[in-house]
Amino acid sequence: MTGVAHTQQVLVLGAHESGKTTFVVQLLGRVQRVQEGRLRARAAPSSLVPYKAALERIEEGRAPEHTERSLFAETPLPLVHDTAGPVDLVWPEYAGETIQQMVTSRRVPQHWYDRVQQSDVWLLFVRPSTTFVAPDVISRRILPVPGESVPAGEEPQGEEAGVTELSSQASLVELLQMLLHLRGVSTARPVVRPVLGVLLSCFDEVVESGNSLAGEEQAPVTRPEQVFRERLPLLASFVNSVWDTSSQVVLGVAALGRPLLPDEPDVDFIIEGPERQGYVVLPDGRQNPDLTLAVSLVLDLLHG
Ligand SMILES: Nc1nc2c(ncn2[C@@H]2O[C@H](COP(=O)(O)OP(=O)(O)OP(=O)(O)O)[C@@H](O)[C@H]2O)c(=O)[nH]1
Ligand SMILES: [Mg+2]
Repeated sequence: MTGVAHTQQVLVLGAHESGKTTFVVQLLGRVQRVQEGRLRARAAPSSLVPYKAALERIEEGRAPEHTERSLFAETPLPLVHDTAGPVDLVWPEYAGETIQQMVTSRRVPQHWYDRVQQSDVWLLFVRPSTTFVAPDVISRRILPVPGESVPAGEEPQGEEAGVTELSSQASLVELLQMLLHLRGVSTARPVVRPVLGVLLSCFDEVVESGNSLAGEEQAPVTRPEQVFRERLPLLASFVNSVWDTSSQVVLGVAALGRPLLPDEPDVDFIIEGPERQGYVVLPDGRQNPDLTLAVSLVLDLLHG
C-alpha cells in the first residue's frame, strides 16, 4: 500500500508584539527568493492577503503594523523539509491579544481547537526584551498594612505604590497548560508530542542590551537557552519540567536583525534587500543567516 506522506503541521503561537507576523513574512521571502535552506517552498500560499500588508511594509524598510484584533485569516505556508517531508506552517494571522483573551476567558474558539489538535510542532514566539520578570519578595518588599486597610492619605509612595501585574510569563505558562489539556496530553510523563520550539524573537535587542550573561561581556556569544533561563525563569522551568529534552529546543530569532520604525524607511535595509536580513541564533550562540533553521531545527526533533 502506498501511503500519502503526512503533512506536518507547525502552529505559530505567541503573545502581542512577539514578532510572529514579521517572522512568517521574512520566512516567505527566504523560501521564495533565496531557496538555499533545508526548508523550501512546496507551493505558493493559496492567498497572499494575510501576508500582504506586512510584506509591503518590510519591502519599504518599515516596521509591520500590529495585527488587527478583529482579523483572523489563515493561509498556511506550504513548505517541504529535507527529512520531515511536506510541512504546513499554520499561522492563524491573529493579534497577540487573541491568545491573551483565550487565557483570561479560558475559552478557545473552534478554529483554534482544531489547530491545536492537528499540529505536530508548536512554535512559541517570546520576545525577551519585552517580557518582564515580575517583582518578587526580594525585588519588591511586601509591606505590612496597618489595621484593616491602608488608611486614606497614607498610601505607599514611589515604587512601592505600583501595582504588581501578573507576569507575562505566567500567562504563557497558562497558555501552554491550556493547550496541552485541550490536546489531552498528560504531563505525568515528559511530553514528546507536540514538539516545542521556543523562539526568542528580536534577538538583536538581547545582544545589543549588553549581553547580560555573567562573565561574557567581552565575548558576545549569547546562547538562547541561557537567555531563556535568565530572562524568563518561570517559563523556562515550566518547559523544562514538562517537555522531554528530546522534544524541545530554544533558538534565538531576529527576523529583521535590526529595529525598523513604522514611518521612517530604513534605506540600508531596502538596498540590501529584506531577504538578506535577519538571522537565527543556534543553541551554541552562533548566528546563521538562514532563517528557515528556526523551523527546520524544530522539525528535526520529530525524528528524534
Ligand atoms: N529589533 C527588532 N525588531 C523586530 C524584529 N522582528 C520584528 N521586530 C519588531 O517587533 C514588533 C512586533 O512584530 P510583529 O511581527 O508585528 O509581532 P506580532 O507578534 O505579529 O504582533 P501582533 O500582531 O501585535 O500580535 C514590530 O515593531 C517589528 O518591527 C527583529 O528582528 N529585530
Ligand atoms: Mg501580527
